Amino acid sequence: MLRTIDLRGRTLSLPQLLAAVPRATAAREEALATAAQLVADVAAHGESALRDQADRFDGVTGHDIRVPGAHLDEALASVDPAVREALEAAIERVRAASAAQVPPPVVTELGPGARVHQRWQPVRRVGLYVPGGKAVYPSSVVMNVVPAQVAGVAQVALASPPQKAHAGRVHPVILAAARLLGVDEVYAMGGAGAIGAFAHGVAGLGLDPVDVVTGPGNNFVASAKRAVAGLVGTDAEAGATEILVVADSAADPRLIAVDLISQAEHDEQASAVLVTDSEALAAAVTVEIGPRAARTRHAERVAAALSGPQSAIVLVDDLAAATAFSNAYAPEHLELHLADPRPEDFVHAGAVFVGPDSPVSLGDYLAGSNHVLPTGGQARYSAGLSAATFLRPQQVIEYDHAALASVRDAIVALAEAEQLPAHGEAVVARFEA
Ligand code: HSO
Ligand code: ZN
Repeated sequence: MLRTIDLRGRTLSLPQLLAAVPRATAAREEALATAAQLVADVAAHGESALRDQADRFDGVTGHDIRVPGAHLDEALASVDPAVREALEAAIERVRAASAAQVPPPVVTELGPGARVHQRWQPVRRVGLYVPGGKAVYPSSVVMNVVPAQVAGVAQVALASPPQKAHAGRVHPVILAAARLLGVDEVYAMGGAGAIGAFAHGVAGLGLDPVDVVTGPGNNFVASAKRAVAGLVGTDAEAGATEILVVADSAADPRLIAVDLISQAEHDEQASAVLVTDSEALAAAVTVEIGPRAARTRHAERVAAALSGPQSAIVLVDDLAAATAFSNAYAPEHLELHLADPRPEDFVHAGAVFVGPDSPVSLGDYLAGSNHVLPTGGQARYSAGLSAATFLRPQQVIEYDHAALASVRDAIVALAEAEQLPAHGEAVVARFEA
């Protein structure tokens, strides 16, 4: 089901490499127009637009959009104790890693009395979106909320679609996760409309506009984020999950097969790619993956993902070519199954998992790392969620008189060159008796 592409002996340009294993692309144009309209409806009509959209898309009417505190308490009381414990463990580990990753403030002394500080300022208020369609991921509540809290965000609001199967409430495990995290501002609203509500606020619900919206979602949610860009900050657009494994002849084909299947389980559009210089390993993975994929609960979805054009085993000449392929592809998740892994060479990946005991599933739940990561090649220029997503570096400039004097002439020279003499005069005035 997983086709093999033999690139040995061929030198391909970057676009040719990418064309060899093309990612599934969402029909963005149409979704953009629809999402923009849904956002505009919520901006103009607030709660009634949200109710109309819940009726159309979620089949839910008459529900509480602002989730009452009692519903959060009930959800936590009824959650499976093993799930509660697992969520608590995940929260603790993600919190520890996220807190340690908060960048420290820096002061640079550019000379006596000449100082530039950089400090990290938290965003005031954020809206976190948690999908509730095909995928209901309480782990994503943890991955969105914890870095925001660690960054020092004062107000964290959460949205997730109302579920018909749960009497119009948000999925109970999502509510339980929110309650565990101490988030009490939760809204039962989904899709593009929820993003619009966060960006524009909904006065009737007491929902104030936020400064940053994050969280994964379907094509319409991603499109809605584009529609509100400029009004609020957003995180990278999340597309279908991707795993790229780079492996050599020493790797265990069984572990590679199960890891490829694990991410294929997310979505028919998920990408699962193995890049190797070992023909024997490629053959062994091909043998392993078929029966395993057939036995798993979501066998149909997995088969669709693995047999799609976005998934493949790619045979290359050597590990340098494998590294080049991976860097060109810029996968969301990269696993290295190599005798001598050199993670520092793999510069374009949302997250890198090193060695046979660091599977992506570990990072999805319990590693302590964040699982909201850039897909679709966005790892070339963007990063996964972290405290930094919710922090802005701000510079504070502090020069004394002598320090200003030391650069006075240089300022005047540049101001003259730019035909902006008043800039220079503002400095010179400070040295006139
Ligand atoms: N692998 C997904 C995250 C996830 N997996 C949530 C399970 N639950 C995207 O990184
Ligand atoms: Zn996953």
